[in-house]
Amino acid sequence: MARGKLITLEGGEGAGKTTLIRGLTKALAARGIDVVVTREPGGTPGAELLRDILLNGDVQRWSSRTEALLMYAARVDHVERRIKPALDCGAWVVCDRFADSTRAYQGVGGGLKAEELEELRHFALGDFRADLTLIVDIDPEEGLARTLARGEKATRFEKFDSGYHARLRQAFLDIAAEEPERCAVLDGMQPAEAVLENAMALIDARLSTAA
Ligand code: T5A
Repeated sequence: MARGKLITLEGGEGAGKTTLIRGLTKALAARGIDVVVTREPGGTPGAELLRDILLNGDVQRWSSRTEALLMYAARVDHVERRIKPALDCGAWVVCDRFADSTRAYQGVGGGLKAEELEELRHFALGDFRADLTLIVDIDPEEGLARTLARGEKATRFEKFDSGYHARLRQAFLDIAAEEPERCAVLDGMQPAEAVLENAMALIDARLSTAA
């Protein structure tokens, strides 16, 4: 059986990743592809426990270094127990955030060195990477407005100032420019239907969708 593909969705707060994943799941399933949807931090019982302590509480609850270690602890559990087994069964895994979020949030946003995070990534995951990363790019003000409009309690990361969110946006664009074979940028300011159409066009161009 052919190994599945790992597609990761990245971007700032409220960029529309979760909305896009719903559309992608339907579109890929309509082609007969077995799709597994998951998210980070989280995706396994243990990683969801870590998600809870990472996202809730005071903004200063953790240092960036502690956050990076907790994110990777959750990620290793997720990759070993959920993502790799699904890929081995031929499923396509669509994951809301992955290692690029650590590069952006804890690295550029939190001040950790890119080389140190790269060493941590290699220790945790070896050569394991996404087959395709879709970066949904929007004005951070619009993204935060969208999340606040939902009326949910803000997460620790949403409470950081606007300069932090502007740096994150640039960090994701820089990752896309550094790794153009793996990454592609989608304009998240467009209506959700157009974002989905563009994402499917990229998937068709970059990955074989023969089930
Ligand atoms: N984090 C995560 C790190 O710091 N390091 C890491 O390594 C990792 C993995 C996760 C937090 O953890 C941090 C980053 C995050 O702060 P989360 O709650 O999962 O927290 O946060 P997000 O991933 O940002 O999830 P959100 O739900 O806030 O944003 P989405 O999923 O990008 O947006 P979505 O689809 O829920 O849409 C938001 C709203 O906008 C509307 C939707 O209907 C929804 O109401 N919308 C649109 N409106 C207009 N036009 C469109 N195109 C729209 N698309 C969606």
